Amino acid sequence: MQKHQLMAIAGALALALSALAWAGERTVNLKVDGMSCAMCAPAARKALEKVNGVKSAQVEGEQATVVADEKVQDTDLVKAIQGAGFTATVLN
Ligand SMILES: [Cu+2]
Repeated sequence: MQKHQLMAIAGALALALSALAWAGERTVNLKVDGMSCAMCAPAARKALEKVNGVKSAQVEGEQATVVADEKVQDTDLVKAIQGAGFTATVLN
């Protein structure tokens, strides 16, 4: 097999994999209650980021936005928030 053929196959594979990764993601918005100080939002964010399959988490005010694998359940996220001492409601 020629080198450029290998490169083409590798490129096609990378494209297919990234398409799969993109298709398997979901964004979940949650309302977080019980945050009382400036350290609460980072604590809630870290708790969300620790959930297996979570790719990114942002907490702004009472609103948390999580990008995660499709396999991640809403309840996994709510439980993580509860574990950090807050309550959460799924918005979408
Ligand atoms: Cu706090």
